[in-house]
Amino acid sequence: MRRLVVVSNRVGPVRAAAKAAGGLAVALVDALRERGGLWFGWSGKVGERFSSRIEKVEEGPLTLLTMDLSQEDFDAYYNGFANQTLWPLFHYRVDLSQFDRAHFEGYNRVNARFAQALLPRLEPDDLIWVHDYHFIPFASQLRSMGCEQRMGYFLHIPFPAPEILVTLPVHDSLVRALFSYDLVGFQTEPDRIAFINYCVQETGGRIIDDYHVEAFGRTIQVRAFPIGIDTENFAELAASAGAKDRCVRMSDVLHGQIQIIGVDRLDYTKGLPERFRAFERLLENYPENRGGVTLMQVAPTSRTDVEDYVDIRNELEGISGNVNGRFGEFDWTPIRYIGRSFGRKALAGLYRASKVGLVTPLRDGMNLVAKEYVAAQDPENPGALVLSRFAGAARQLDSAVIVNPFDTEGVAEALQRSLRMPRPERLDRWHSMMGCLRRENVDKWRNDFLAALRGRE
Ligand code: GDG
Repeated sequence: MRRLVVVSNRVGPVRAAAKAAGGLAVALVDALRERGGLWFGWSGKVGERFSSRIEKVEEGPLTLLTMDLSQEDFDAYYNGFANQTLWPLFHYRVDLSQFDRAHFEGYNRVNARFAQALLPRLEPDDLIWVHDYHFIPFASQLRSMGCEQRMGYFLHIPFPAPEILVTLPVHDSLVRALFSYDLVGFQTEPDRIAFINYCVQETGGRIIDDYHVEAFGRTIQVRAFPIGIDTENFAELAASAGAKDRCVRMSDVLHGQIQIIGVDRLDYTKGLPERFRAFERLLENYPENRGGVTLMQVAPTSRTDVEDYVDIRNELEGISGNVNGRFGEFDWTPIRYIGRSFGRKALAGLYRASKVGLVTPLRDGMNLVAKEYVAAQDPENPGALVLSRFAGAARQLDSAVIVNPFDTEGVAEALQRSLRMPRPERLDRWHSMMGCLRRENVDKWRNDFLAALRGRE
């Protein structure tokens, strides 16, 4: 069995912490343990100056390797090109995407430095699996240093339509870099098609067969691998004593009120202001919900160095303040907005205590929260999921109540319908979604990707 080398911006956690952190870490750690391997990426630390020092932690057959970033590299690579250029652009926010050549140079510089650092630790038979938008040029850097190993890439966020991508001045350089991999994986079929359309329209590339595209003198495999969660494990977590305790405490606080829940990293792609407005519209249009229905929004802050993330927080505090001021009662707060994170068990309990899961991103590669909400439900009396059609997850969870998050009225209607959905309908929908989550779980995602990367050995 070939050794696996995983490259991602953040590394770990491993051991017990991996279970607490959830699906992705567990899936990668399992694969690394099974075949032995390296997991390489940024330590999360920023030093004053660049240093090529690698920190190494051995965990049985698995080795974690991390490097610090210099302040300059952090600003250009992470806060700059990754999070102020690629993240908004790939989520169709051309208006927020800022291009700065120095940031792009920094992005390439960090990819080159990381590739250089990994190079002496690679073995000829390694399978290399690179993750996400931080490391698009990683393989091209390794190839330029003479690496011939099989390399695969998985993009966790959407791949935009060519008309959007070409607004980026360096679009060709990025796509050319992707052709250094042997396999490029996307979350959904539309992402895969967007990539192929770009190759055909912009580079004169050729579709070879269902899974292969040729461009820049290379043929690569291009496939969709929808990421899943550790479904059984999450369902067990939600039924565990710790989660139940949270569920009971929640019910005590609610005094018979019904809860709608949203859980998202605080990010402008998640459609939070639109969601709050749709909830306000629910209270306006269907006054019977006043005093009886609460929206709890958990939104831990992220990327606080980027200004757009501060703006969204202020906007949300403004809207929830207005709605609460307008409708609130001494014994009922319509929107409970919590800006810090919860432990995983508590989160599972909160999902289970909520009659409706409200997941309305404006664009999302997959969205694991939607999947976790479903897995956490009581099989005897499950809640209903309201899900944006623009989340990758909507392609699998088509038994959810699917909404367009830009349609305030429509989301309010979907909420009203979900709050009143009869139990037999909730059960039917839940069984259909759970069936899919059990079949297409995170192990399948990882195994399918690795099988495609190995190819015919
Ligand atoms: C990217 C793509 C794709 C959130 N709040 C808390 C908490 N979380 C956990 C959730 C979930 C994870 O964070 C968020 O995952 P999502 O998939 O919803 O979104 P992104 O962070 O944007 O992830 C996305 C994903 O990569 C995987 O490929 O699905 O499309 O954007 O697991 O539970 N966890 C805890 N406390 C919180 O307060 N413990």
